[in-house]
Amino acid sequence: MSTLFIADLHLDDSRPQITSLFEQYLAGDEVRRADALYILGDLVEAWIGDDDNAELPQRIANATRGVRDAGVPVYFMVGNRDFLLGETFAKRAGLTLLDDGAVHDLYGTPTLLMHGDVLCTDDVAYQAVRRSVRTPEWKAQVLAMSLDARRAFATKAREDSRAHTGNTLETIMDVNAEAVADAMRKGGARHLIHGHTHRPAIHHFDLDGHTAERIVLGDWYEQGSVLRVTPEGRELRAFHN
Ligand SMILES: [Mn+2]
Repeated sequence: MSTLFIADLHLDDSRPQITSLFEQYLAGDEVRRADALYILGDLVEAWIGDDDNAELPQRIANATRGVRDAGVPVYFMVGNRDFLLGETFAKRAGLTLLDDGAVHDLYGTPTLLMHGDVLCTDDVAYQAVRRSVRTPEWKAQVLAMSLDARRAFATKAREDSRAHTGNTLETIMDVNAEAVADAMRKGGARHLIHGHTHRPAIHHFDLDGHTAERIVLGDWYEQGSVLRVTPEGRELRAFHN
C-alpha cells in the first residue's frame, strides 16, 4: 500500500529529459502499484488553456491517462503556473481535480493538501497578483485570446515571475508559519503536504500543543522527486532515470 505525491515538475519543452523522466516514472511499477497518485500543482511551466494543441499537453494526457486506465486514481490540484487547467483537460487526461486545501485521509491520517503559494503571505506583491488573476473574469478574458497571443502572454508572465523571484528575499518567498497554522486549524488536520517553494523537507512543529507535520515536495528541474506515503510512514526522495 502506498500513495504518491509529486509537484513542481515545471514540464517544459526546454527540459525534454524531465518530460521523459515523468513519462517513465508514470509508466513504472511504483506508480502502477500505488493506491493513488497526487499531483499538487505546477505540473507544467506554463498552461495557456485546455485547448492548447501543442505536443506537451498531449504527452502529459497520455501519461496520466495510462495511470488512470491501470486503475490508479490520479488527483490534480492546480498551482500558480497551471491554474488555467480545467475540467476539459482533466477529463481527457483522466485527472480528478482537487481544490487547494482539500483534506484527504491517508491510511487513517487526515492530511491537508495544498499547492503552497497561498501560504507565502509575506510576499505581498505576489498575493496581490494572485488575487487579480484568479477571478472568473480574468480567466475568461485570457481564454478568449488566440493561442498565439496566449503563448506570448505566458512568455511575458514567466519573465515577470523570474524578475520578481530574483528581486525578492528567500525568506519572503517561503511559507509564513502563522498562515500554515491557520490553514491546518481550518482544515482540522495536523499533517500538511505542499509544494511550490522547492525546498523539499519534512518539518515537525508544535500546533496548539500537538506535534504537527509539514512535508514540502521537491521540484523536478534536474531530477525527479516524490513523496511516498504508506501505512508505516513516509519517504521523500529524489531520483534519476
Ligand atoms: Mn508554484
